[in-house]
Amino acid sequence: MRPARVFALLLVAAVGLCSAADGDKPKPKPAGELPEIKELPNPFTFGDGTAVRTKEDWAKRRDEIKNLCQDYEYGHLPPKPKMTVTRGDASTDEAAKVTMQQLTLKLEHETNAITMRVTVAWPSEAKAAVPVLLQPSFSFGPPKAPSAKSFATFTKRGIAVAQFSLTDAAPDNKRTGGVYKLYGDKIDCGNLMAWGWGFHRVLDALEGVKEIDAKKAIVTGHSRYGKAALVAGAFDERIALTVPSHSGAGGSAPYRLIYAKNEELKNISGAFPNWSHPDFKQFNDKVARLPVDQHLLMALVAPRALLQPEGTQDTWTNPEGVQQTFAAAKQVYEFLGAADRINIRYRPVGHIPSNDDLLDYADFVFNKKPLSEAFGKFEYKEDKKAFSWGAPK
Ligand code: GTR
Repeated sequence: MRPARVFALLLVAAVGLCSAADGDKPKPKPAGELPEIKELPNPFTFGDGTAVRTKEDWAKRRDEIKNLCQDYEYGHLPPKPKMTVTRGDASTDEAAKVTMQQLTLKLEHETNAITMRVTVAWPSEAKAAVPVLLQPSFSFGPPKAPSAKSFATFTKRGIAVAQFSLTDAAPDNKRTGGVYKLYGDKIDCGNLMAWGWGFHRVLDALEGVKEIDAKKAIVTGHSRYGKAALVAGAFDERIALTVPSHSGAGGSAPYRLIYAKNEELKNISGAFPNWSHPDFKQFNDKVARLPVDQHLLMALVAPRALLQPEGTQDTWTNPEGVQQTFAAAKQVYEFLGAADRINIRYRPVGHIPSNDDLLDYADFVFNKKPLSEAFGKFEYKEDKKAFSWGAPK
């Protein structure tokens, strides 16, 4: 065995710490002092009431939305730490035609250090660098050792996979360990933003892997990790395609529009208080005063590609509400001339993800392969109360 190669990928990050501790920033107003907005908030109006008319205006409004999402819902994206990547030896499974390699990411800030472990798998016969899917393993126990066969579904379609455990970036529903160990009380983010940060660190490491085309990065995750994937895609413009699967509340589902026994703001802030900003529960009985809703998080991804996979029987994740946030976010894609970069796919299932939809949409985005008619098909009536605004002409 050759000794593992060690290389320093990135030196000290230039970004300063952005957190609640930011001295000169005025403190965000409490929920009780914010105006009530009954419908999905208008992406084309600034907080001071002026209109978004041009793409330059949108860039400014986009920054405003990023700030609102961080100030009220998720907490602030932690900075990029110093990182050292150790690459293990690559080994090829000839039957599955998959080459696998372990990456160990050492992330450091001052005297603190944490480790993220990533398994990368790519098609062994690829002639050029391939797109890559960043996929957190979803298991409540210790992560299972991934097998070459489990990656072949993707590598056969010309896509590499980076699999990792997001609990290395932040444990579930706790504000200790992972990124919290690195930055202590200098950060205020909840786990969803911390996990988004975790995706970003994996992408940093993949930028140093020559078999991978990191400009064609796809982020996905199911359920709570679907929420994290959407946060990752919204806050990092390097990500080409974002696929939050059945992401529900805190993901693509609206807080304002509840149609059945869907998860509501008070449910998620009650059961998972550490997923979001420490003060998010102030909106439990003031949902209409939340200055954002989830179509705005989706709109942050524009004009980069976004697929919403949903299940019509997955009531808790509010599939009907996602049709409304999808229609609302699409207005922003239309405004940016990218209406074909956002899509939705309903399956008649419960809380079950589908690799096929992700792969078909990736083929459309990267290889211009046509999509089946199942994509973009609505399952519910348009809700006229969802929003009354539209993209400026
Ligand atoms: C549920 C939670 C959902 C979703 C789900 C999951 O208990 O209410 O928001 O995240 O867990 O991740 O499986």
